[in-house]
Amino acid sequence: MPVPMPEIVTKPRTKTKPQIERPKLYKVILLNDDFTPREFVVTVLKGEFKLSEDQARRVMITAHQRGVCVVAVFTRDVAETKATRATDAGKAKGYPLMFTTEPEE
Ligand code: TYC
Repeated sequence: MPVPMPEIVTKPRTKTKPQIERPKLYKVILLNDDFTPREFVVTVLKGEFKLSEDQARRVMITAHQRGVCVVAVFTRDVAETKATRATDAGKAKGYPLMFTTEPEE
């Protein structure tokens, strides 16, 4: 009678990729300009980004003094939609107010 060989079970050597990946996040950036009234910038920041009065003032003043300020981070679609809506709110009043987006490192 032949003796049966013991079965050798080995783990696969390849690593499988985790199935859930964190979505990449995008910053919404507020750019300073010389024309948009401060109060209007604050109003847009509160309305579109749900910042408190205090947060909105700090973000506005930072952009005013340094040229740019990060408003918040979102997934790509949300960041782009909010940046466009906020920029359009300025445009509707004839202001050059500008929001852009950029990927986080
Ligand atoms: N610099 C503008 C002014 O003096 C105010 C302002 C602040 C405009 C921040 C845009 O992102 C901005 N009226």
